Amino acid sequence: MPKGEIVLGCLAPHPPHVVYAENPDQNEPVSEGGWETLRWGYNRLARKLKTIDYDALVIFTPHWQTYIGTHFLGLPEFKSKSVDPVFPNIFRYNYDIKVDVELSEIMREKASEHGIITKMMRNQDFRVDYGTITSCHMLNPDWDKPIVTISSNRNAHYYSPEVMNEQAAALGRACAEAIEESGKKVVLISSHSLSHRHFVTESPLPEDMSREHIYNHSQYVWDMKLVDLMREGKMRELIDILPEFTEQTIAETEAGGLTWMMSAMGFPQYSAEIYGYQSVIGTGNLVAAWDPNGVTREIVL
Ligand code: 2X7
Ligand code: FE2
Repeated sequence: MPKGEIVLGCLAPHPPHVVYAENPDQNEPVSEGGWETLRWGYNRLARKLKTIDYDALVIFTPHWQTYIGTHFLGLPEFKSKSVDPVFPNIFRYNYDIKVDVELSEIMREKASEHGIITKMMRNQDFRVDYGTITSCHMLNPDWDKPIVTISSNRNAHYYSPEVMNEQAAALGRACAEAIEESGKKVVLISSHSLSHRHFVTESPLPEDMSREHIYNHSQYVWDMKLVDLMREGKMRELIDILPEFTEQTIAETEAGGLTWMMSAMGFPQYSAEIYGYQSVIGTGNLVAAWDPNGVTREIVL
């Protein structure tokens, strides 16, 4: 059997607002649009994904938080309604998700071999988090590929962002080994925003774009610093300063997703593809991708 491989890595933010703005059948609330810069970037990346041959999407999410170990989805199907706990007015999404349990199990096993505490999620009533649903919907609205969700163990809470970086990097190495062994072609997704300072008052119409902007200049400057490093192909340097970025911008990178993905991909030294950056409720959101194939890698923006 040929070795499996990671065919693309995606940074895919999950404000449920972008799904709300797309008005898919699965989501109950109806919008007049909004957040086009981000959505059009996502749409373009989704079109690229259609041209890539892959077997499964593996996603790491900060909104499935586990306090003892790292958990992996472990049943072939999860079907329910996901209601955003903070924004039930914009996100009530009926999902029917297929899971690549075989791949999930190999990843759990490898992670365990690397000394990480692990568990398979085999509770049929488990509600899949809105981070997974939003990022996967925006990248693959047809939902025609199985996924694996990996939970985020709260290492930054227990210890520090530095320990989180170490642990997430170890998980990344384990997942890369598992993918190789599986013989599958896999797309990785790190689901999170960058800077994370929220507004404090929601506008009466959530999609009123006259109210949407970043709320703190230094947060924006931090985001652009990260984008520059991505463009320059300096992912090891970026991950090294991530603990400071995370503390200064209270970012979801504290969960470890970006470190996990970059470690699994061997800390790319080539430019990331930048698809779009936009504020959602004041948070900084970037859609980006790392294409290991130099022939198909593009300068998008
Ligand atoms: O989870 C989120 C997020 N990360 C960013 C913005 C808005 C809502 O939810
Ligand atoms: Fe989030």
